[in-house]
Amino acid sequence: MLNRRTALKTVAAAGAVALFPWERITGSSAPKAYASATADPAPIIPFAHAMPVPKVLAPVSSTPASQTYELRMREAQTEIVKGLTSTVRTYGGCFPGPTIRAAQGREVVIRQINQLSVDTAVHLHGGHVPSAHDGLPMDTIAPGAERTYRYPNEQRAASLWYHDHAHHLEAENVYLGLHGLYLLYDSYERSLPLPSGAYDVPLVIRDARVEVDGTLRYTRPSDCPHMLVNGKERPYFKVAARKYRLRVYNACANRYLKLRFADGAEFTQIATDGGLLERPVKRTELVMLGGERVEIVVDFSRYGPGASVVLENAGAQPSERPEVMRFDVGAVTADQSYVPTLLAPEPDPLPSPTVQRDFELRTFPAMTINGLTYDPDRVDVTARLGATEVWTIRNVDVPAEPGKPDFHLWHSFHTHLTYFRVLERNGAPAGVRDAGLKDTVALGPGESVRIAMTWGPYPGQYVYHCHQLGHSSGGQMGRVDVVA
Ligand SMILES: [Cu+2]
Repeated sequence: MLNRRTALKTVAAAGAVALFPWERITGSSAPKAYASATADPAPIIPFAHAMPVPKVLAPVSSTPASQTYELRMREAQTEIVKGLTSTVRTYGGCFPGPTIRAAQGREVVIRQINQLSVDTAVHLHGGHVPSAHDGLPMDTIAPGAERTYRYPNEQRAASLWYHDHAHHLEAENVYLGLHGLYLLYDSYERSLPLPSGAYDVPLVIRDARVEVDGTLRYTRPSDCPHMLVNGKERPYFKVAARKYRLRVYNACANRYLKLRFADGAEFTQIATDGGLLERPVKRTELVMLGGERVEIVVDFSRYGPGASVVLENAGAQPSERPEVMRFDVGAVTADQSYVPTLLAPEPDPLPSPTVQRDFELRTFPAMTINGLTYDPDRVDVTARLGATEVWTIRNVDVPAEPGKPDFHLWHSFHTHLTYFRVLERNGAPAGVRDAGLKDTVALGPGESVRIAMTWGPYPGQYVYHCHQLGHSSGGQMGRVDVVA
């Protein structure tokens, strides 16, 4: 099961891949599967595609207590850039993968069959699952093999996602398509008057490099000029003139996003990684790093029928187009939905932390946490089941020179098994950006956060890591054993 040798062998077999172009990175932590761009990127034609909504996967069988699904991981062809065919790695032939709709209290069982030529491991990001079902980096599914994962769904409603986690391979696997949504519902959230059904729409946003022959090339983010939403390059989406709930995912392997509407319009944030905020907050920009989710309600009735508004990335490089997608507003539609002033019960006060720990994340000269790259046989943290800990995370990489791409100076700290609360950012109390239950927190160059989490609900082996996937693939990851 713990298949370290196979994973490393697969990486070696990947062969002629150039090292990370940031030449300052040395040693074994350089990501192995980071290819150089070989051909020009395809021209960018914004708004040529209608935005699809990922299809919802039907279970192969259901009981009141459980739903069983089956997915084949396999290569498929898809049109990302208009007129070009790209080969992608998929769950079930879909790019991104099909959406799994789960209900609190009802187990989800997924039989994952690996028909790819690389090792895989399926991690439910944000899911609180026993260690054997967490998709640990060495707990891989070899080509031709299969594995059944069981997710208890004992946590509250939240926008989760499942994606690849095979060590050294996760960045390329996720980038090439191995990611899909896992939307967990509960009866409390369903009782709220939020926009729902066709007005509850996920936006899976990620960059890409599609070359002139259609090749989807995994390479450094500054060479990835395409921006995809739900698998299509800069699409348009027809909306009614009413309120929508948008579940925004940053699924970029290695890039932060600074999302805003081109007209600067305000929107309402209602949820984050771990589900609903206690209270909605007004925002005009979302800074999101890989793995983070933000849910917002946007009222398109502020625009007249026939109007359009572009969602843009203020974090695009000067050479890149800022557009992410365009909303085309149609007719006014009856809308009884609204955002309540109280969204979720106040959380219980945090128990007194018993342990404080410090972590330093570094990109140069190697991708490390506290100076070390991941070793699955080394226990970095032993946490007591049920204990509350406070972790101080520091990004010790220095800000880039103005005008230089700084994507690899950012870190996105992610814990498996449990959510955390951000207590402080850069020594000040956490603001709206860090509100609510989080499982992934963004750190710009030189930034620090203090976070508090209670370890559980399961004992066992887990990991914490940077969710800039080039970094975790390079070993920016640690092992935490939760002991009873
Ligand atoms: Cu990192």
